Amino acid sequence: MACAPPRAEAAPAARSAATDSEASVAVAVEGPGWAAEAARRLRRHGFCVLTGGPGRGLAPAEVCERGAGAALERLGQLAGLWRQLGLDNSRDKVMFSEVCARRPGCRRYDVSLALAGLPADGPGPPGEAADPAWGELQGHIDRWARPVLRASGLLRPGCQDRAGCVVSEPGAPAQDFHQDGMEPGLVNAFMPLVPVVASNGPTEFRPGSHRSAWDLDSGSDGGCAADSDEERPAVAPEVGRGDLLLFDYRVFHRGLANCSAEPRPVAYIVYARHGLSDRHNFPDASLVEERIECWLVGPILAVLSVRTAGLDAHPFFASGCRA
Ligand SMILES: O=C(O)CCC(=O)C(=O)O
Repeated sequence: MACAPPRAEAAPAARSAATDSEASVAVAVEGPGWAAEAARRLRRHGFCVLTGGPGRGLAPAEVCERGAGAALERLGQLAGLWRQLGLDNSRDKVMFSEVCARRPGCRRYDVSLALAGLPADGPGPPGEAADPAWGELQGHIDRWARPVLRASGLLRPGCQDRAGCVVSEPGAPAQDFHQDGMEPGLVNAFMPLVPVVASNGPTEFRPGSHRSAWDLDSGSDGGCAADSDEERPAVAPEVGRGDLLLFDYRVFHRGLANCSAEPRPVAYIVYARHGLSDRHNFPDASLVEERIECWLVGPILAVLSVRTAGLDAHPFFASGCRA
């Protein structure tokens, strides 16, 4: 969807205290019981928002600014590499282990970033050392996500699996509703590095859509089946800069259109139950390695004039890697 007026079903801001009605998803991290309350909402709705309160993010503004700077710089470097391979997101997908833009023209870049070596790290993607700004930011995400995940029992026990930053550029259209995975035991922790409001495209959710028939039958959803909210309209919570949005991989969701003039970077850590890992959302092919291969091998092949009609169909040539 292009930038059109918000649809009626996009919910208003979801900022509220833990005691507010079931329709709200935000929990203020104060007083006893906030983690348990957030965990209950995460299990029931498939997502929840943690907030430090109006104007007070859970991570300081300067940490978010440095994290955004580091992520946008990395995206700029990667864009330079994919352009050298002849790729252009206005007509091509960009699918590499370092960065994915999963549809032509989506203008939404999922940049894989190194985990900063916090306790109980999972295997994570191979990559360069984490930028210090990034490490600091991940520390803030982890500090608030972990108590909720522990209370939720969803990971029993869990560890960090991967990290990254989703940048939607100005003009990015809305995504289709999708799940990030279908198995229970993977949770995303999203920390917006700018305030996420209706104009720059919040993440929209179908509350309760993570619970499969099996969950409902077996009662493994913690007794939520009785008050199912599957019929509830989609909600698109606004999330403050440095606040936290947790969501189950299984919940149907989508990023809405970025109708603002600025990029919308959202840092994330994926948490996984022991034995699980997100190995399906990024391909193995490395952009950096492909660029080196192109740089070294391309001229040799050109000299040998081996570019036959058949070879042009090979992904190496089809991707635009030309000597
Ligand atoms: O950008 C967003 O808000 C959501 C991104 C997302 O769901 C995805 O890239 O799979």
